[in-house]
Amino acid sequence: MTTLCYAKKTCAIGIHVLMEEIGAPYDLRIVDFSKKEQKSPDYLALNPKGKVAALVRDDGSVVTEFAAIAMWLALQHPEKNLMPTDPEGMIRTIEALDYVVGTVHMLSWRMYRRPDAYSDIPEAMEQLKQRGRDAMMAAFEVVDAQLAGREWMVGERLTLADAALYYNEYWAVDVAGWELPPNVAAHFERMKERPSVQANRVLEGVA
Ligand SMILES: N[C@@H](CCC(=O)N[C@@H](CS)C(=O)NCC(=O)O)C(=O)O
Repeated sequence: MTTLCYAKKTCAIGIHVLMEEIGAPYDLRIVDFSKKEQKSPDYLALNPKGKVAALVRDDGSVVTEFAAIAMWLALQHPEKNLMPTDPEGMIRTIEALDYVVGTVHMLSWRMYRRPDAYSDIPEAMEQLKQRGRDAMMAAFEVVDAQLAGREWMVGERLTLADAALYYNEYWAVDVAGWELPPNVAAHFERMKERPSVQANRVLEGVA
């Protein structure tokens, strides 16, 4: 059975939400970051990047990187319409997904959350945290403008990009305690109404 390698408070949340949206059976392999299991020989043999999310498919092959895993899931379950099939819808979904994963998560949240990855000087780390937070809020403002007058990031229904935005909203609100700009906040509330997100919040212990 497909297995999602998952750790709490990570971007694997977005993949879990997508798997719940799809509703097909899957297994979860919990990777305990407090025990550094992501760097254990056992896990590195599965994913040499030492990161989650990773998806182990039925044939034992592994897919990593949020966008690749999300696309594979969408392609496996076209009836769920998680990825538009018209060219404009496709490129707008990839555009939104890449901005959320690449800029909101990797360039902004990581700087806030993991300043130790960039410096071990205490004052520099404080500055990095502040800059990470500022960058994340600025990126949310861009998303806020895109969401004006609409419910979902692209088109009329939830796509891969909304699941990616959700895990960042969760981090900002439930982990960091920040206030989101209004359209992003409304999107977060909309996401929390979905059974897929509710299942994830149970898993995260924030339901
Ligand atoms: N570019 C990767 C990022 C994956 C990533 O950074 N995952 C983090 C959790 S959000 C992780 O596993 N970190 C492990 C560590 O830093 O030791 C993706 O899109 O999936």
